[in-house]
Amino acid sequence: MNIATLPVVSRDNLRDAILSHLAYSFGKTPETAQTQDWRMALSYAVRDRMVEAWFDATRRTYDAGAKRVYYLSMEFLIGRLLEDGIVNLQLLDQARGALDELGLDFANIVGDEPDAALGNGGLGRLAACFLESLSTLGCPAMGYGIRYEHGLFQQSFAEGRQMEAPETWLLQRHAWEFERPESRYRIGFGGSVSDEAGKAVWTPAVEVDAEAFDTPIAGWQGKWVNTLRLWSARAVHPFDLDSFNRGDFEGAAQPEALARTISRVLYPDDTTEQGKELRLKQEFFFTAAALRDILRRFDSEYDDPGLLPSKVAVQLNDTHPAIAGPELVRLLHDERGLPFDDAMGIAQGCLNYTNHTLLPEALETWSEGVFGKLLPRHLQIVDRIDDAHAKANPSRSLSIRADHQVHMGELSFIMANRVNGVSALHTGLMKETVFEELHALHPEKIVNQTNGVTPRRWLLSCNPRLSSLITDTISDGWVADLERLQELEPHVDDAAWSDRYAEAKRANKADLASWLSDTHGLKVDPEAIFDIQIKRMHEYKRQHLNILEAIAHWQEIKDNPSADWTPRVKIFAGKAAPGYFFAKDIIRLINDVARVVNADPETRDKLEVIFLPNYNVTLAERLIPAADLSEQISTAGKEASGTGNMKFALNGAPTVGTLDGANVEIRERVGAENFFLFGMTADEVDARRAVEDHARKAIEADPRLARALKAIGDGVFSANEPDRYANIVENLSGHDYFLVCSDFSDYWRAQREVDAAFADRSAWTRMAALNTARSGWFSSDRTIRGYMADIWDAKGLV
Ligand code: BZD
Repeated sequence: MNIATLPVVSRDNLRDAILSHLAYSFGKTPETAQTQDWRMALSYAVRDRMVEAWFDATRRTYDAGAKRVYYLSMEFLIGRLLEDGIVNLQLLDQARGALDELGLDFANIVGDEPDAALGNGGLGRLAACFLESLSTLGCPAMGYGIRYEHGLFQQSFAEGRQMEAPETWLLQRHAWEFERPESRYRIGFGGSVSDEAGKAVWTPAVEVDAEAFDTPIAGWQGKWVNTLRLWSARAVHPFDLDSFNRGDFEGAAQPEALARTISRVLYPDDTTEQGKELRLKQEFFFTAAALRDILRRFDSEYDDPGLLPSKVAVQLNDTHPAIAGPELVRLLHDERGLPFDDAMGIAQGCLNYTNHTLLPEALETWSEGVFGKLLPRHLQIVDRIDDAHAKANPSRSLSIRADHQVHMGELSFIMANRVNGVSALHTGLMKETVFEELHALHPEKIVNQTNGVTPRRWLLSCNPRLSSLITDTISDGWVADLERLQELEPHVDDAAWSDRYAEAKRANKADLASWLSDTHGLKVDPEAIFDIQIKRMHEYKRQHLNILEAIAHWQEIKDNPSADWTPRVKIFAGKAAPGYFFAKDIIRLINDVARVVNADPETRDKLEVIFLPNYNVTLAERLIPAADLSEQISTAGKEASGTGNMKFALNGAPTVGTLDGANVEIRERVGAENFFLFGMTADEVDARRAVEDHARKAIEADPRLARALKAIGDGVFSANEPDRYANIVENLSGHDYFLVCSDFSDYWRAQREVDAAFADRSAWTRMAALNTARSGWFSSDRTIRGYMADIWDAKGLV
């Protein structure tokens, strides 16, 4: 098959393509078109330029008989796609020029696109970076997930409190998906299992259809395009005619409404919604559809299921798709008649599992009641997997089925060929803690793949000023080979170059300052240090440590207002799970502190605190290039990796942080002298927790901490309700599981070192530039190469 080759894209033919789509795809003239119409027309014009490479990638994969990689993830936090597509296809100048000629503003048009917020945080954003890198490396791959009608909720504040409203990205038109009504699979739930002549037969009680929607994901320079396939739930019979004929119109529409519930909304909890039946339904729904699709594609090329492990690698993004293990065994054994052990062996040859957390509350388990009711045949298969594993490993004491629960981590581990952690520290801890016993039995299974981020979105596109400087200095090879940023290193001591580096940061900060003023009415001093903590709200991430330090800092400035303070703007953003009340209290506290501190004329020009609402990918793209300081202050041992930490370092914001997750590797690479380290190590954390009254002792030892806590407790920031934060104060002075108090003094010391370092601007710029020059290893291209070599045994075709 051959399609007409599109002409090389000039500004003029892009303009013509936009006008053509405006007329023929959207039925509008330039006079009647609104921003949305222009955005759609431009998106279609750009999308057209991906299609040929998309077909070509499929054709080349078939021709080469290549192994395919399937990335199964409940979340893909892809954000906006238009600018990403334009940048990767290298159409930025043409698009700007074409829009200019049409009298339109580029930023306004790309800014009209809603964020596709189909994820909670790091895990979902990692999946999005991985898809882009898979395409850049020409690895035949497909992402599988859920086409949520409502992504992560919209956050606003009312008197400082988090308010949640449904997210509605699909109400605006979406340019990037191709509906595939022909790719539809029937997915069953519940029912019973019968024995027919020694064969287990599952008869589900309820069935829904999974319908595919495909989004092309173009890699750098558009040379290879993979697919993100998201499943939408549909009723098998959309409409109950009998009910309708009886006059029961509501009843008639019920099947469709019920079925659609499955793909209606993203669970907003980034630990887990333990035990929620709908979540298990979602997990099985998309995993079962993906496996059916994978087998259909495999069957079209091969007829020996024994070849599956050499042609198919499936990556389970955390345990959310762990049901893939028993489901693949069921498809091969029950439906295709392979012996159970062969089916299990083949499944184990295909599947791999990434662990993203060691937090006990986040390790997925299902009660056998819920699991068995929804997936009765799978529960039997889980038991057989458990038995087979126990037989092969008689020394084993734990099992997948303990305490009447199904342990998804154990199931994933046993069904996987490789299991990986997401940073060196995290992988080491996995071996010592949650998977200690399984690791001893299967010492070859656990491998590390430290996370990375795509440099196309997180430097080239979001930070054009720094990108131009880099390209002027070392040419543009860095975009596809980020380690070449090392070549910047000889320039960091060149005064003229360093001025240009500082100028890029200054201009980014000025841009952010005007945006804050225009959109939020906030005035900030671009000369101040921009100190940023943006991530989900969690006690282990310790936003409360940050705000406590801000309070102590404010108090100290008031003690001595004429001292030579380094002005600081502290910026926070992040969402709390709607049911996580402690995290919501921390948000409110930060907003209350901001109100009081920002209104204090004595400190106004030295310290400002801001909490921006509705953190999302687009806001991260705006904030990170303007940051001077990156806050990565989790309790050591709790943050599996972090990926925001990498984005900040790459964009020239040194870290103040603990030895946690990938911070350890960032510090090793950028150099200890370019990283503000503080706090206990993961080993020290355990010892400290064992100290009786550790929090009280820490408070007694540090008068600044005691005074800051007292101010909160006295209602200094909540004068109309003095005991509003009694819970936070009580927690911190008592149990303090995350050791906020024990790490406070050292955090304070590190922050004052930051102040001193920032006061010497040229030394600071050198430090920032070295962060950029030495962060090339944190490209997700490097991570994906690691997965291809050590986990998937897959090859790139470009
Ligand atoms: O995954 C995060 C970790 O906390 C980070 O340290 C790590 O960098 C990233 C990527 O590896 N985990 C999550 O983001 N987890 C979730 O979002 C999540 C969502 C639903 C249910 C459970 C966890």
